[in-house]
Amino acid sequence: MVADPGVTAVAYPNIALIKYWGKRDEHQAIPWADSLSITLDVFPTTTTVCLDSAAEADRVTFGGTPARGAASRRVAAFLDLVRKHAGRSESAVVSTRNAGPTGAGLASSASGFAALARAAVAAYGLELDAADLSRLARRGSGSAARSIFGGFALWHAGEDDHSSYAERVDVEFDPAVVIALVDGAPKRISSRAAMRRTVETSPLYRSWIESSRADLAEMTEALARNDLAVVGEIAERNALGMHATMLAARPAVRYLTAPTLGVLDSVAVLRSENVPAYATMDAGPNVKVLCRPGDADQVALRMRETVPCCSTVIARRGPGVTLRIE
Ligand code: 2P0
Repeated sequence: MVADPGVTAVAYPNIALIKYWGKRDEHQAIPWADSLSITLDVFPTTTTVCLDSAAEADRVTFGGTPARGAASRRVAAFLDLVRKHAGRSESAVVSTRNAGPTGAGLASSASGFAALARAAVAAYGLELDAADLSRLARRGSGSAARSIFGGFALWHAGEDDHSSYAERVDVEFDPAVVIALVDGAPKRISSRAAMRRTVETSPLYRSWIESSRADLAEMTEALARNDLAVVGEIAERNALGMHATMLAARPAVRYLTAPTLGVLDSVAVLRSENVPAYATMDAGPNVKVLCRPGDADQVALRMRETVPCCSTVIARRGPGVTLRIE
């Protein structure tokens, strides 16, 4: 019997235009480099946390199905952090639901841990400002630090728990993001394991971090002047650089598949026809294409016409994490 009615939070995935890939401190989730993202308005995660002082352990469901193994332990470990912070000990019942595919490189862990952080903090009676909430969400999944915020967010890598957090980047830039879905299946290697292998074995890793830092400086200026062509070019080269670095790991980490490359070819053809469109890919085969909002239908149609397995969703910039008042 659960006495507490619970607290519900909603958070959206974010797509990095300057990528996070690799931690210098895995336990505290401190990355090697800053990253910058856009939070989307599609595929939210909705998470309810209820306290149950009579229960001996946390209970977690994903989309109505009880979580087991590593996934359930990861949520419980995160709740332990919140309980420690709050000086409380009650177990929790967590129900979480993703509107989009889980574990397919569409940032479900970012929206997931941002929503869990917000709901758990409220359920255990903590009051945190946005930077503290971002620090906490980071401990669940690095990229979740950025989904606390709507629009654009910059995650300062920092060097310890206090200095590693995201904050909102106040720009007007409002592109369309066409999600080209070529495979919704969960990835075969987790981001966490893949980035560890990349840091430890890729001979390109150090150069990737250096080039990513330079990309961020240029990206910040391009964003401030609403320059889609430059933002898009930097985002595309940053993503390709990250994947090149993974491909050089031993053994290689390869998330990109033949349909991914088909989408990249179509994006290049669109550009040759003077439609500004730029691709970015994360830890999975799906592609996100940045373009002008007025071109989004045309871009989406082209992806579906040229890559048979492709379906599309058009996103725009979305909101930060919110508590839902029942
Ligand atoms: C990003 N990705 O910046 C990068 C680009 C995927 C590729 O953050 O181990 O799920 O939980 O911190 O945040 C995916 O990694 O990994 C990710 P953990 P996370 O969006």
